[in-house]
Amino acid sequence: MTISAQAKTVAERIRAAQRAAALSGAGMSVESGLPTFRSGSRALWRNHDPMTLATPEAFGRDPALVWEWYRERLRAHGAAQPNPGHVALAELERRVPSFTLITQNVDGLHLRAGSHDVIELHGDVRTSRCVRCGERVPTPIDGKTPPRCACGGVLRPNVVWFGEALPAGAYERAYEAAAASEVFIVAGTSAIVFPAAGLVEVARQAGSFVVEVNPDETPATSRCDLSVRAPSGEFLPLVVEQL
Ligand code: BJW
Ligand code: ZN
Repeated sequence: MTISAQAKTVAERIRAAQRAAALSGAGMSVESGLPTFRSGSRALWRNHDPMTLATPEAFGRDPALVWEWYRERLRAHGAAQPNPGHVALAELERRVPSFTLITQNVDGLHLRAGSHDVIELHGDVRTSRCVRCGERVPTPIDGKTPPRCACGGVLRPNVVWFGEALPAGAYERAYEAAAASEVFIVAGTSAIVFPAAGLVEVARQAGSFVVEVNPDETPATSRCDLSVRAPSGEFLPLVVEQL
């Protein structure tokens, strides 16, 4: 099937749906110029593997190093613009009676593209919280590293690292959206991090039409009704065009 025939199929399913949802990952922001976590050497940050930086252990060992990484990313997020894939998902929210966007991304680009019903499963980097008193503040982009709270405690980015719980209620809402969906779009994720990746199976078990949009195969591919081997920034706008 050609990409445009695939877009037509997805558009038909979406037109008929009362409820749809999407799960997005780092690949969604590639066309905004942001790197993924696991795609080759470009994913490395000054020879550090992001997967070893995104842990409470790394923060405990070297908070300044981890902060440097997040501050650099925060600056890159500010300089980046939502791409046509983000814009297309925001448009789907306007077209489908209920459309929930579940994202693993902390870059805020879905919100900036105009999506409102967004669940940020892995938190966000725009805010930070005090490890001592729990106070939440806008992330200080400059200044001392690590930044400190008014109480003197160390601040940490308000994101979810490995072994940590997701934000209160976030998984439950995501589960409900996946289970209630008639169409479920999985875009730009390697689908290896749980519990996010498990939502694909939740949607599938609920009888949703599951579509993967990713240039590469993933462990979720075999669980999908349709696999689109294309960048999300190219494919999702084609779906909107066909609506
Ligand atoms: C394109 C593209 C283009 C490229 N267009 N696509 C069950 C089984 C096994 C393990 C576990 C399990 N349950 C839990 C675990 C442990 C762990 C886990 O999943 N480990 C796996 C590695 C095996 N999970 C956790 O620890 C989670 N917590 C938890 O379960 O807590 C339990 C608990 C309960 C109660 C109390 C206490 C604890 C937390 C997971 C947190 C993940 N955090 C990170 C960092 C977030 C902050 C930050 O951004 O720095 O989240 S790690 C990183 O991975 C980040 C991402 O959101 C996440 C997923 O990555 P993503 O988005 O898929 O990116 P990539 O790079 O992997 O893939 C990009 C894809 O894009 C590729 O496929 C490309 O092909 C594609 N692509 N260009 C479309 N143009
Ligand atoms: Zn504090």
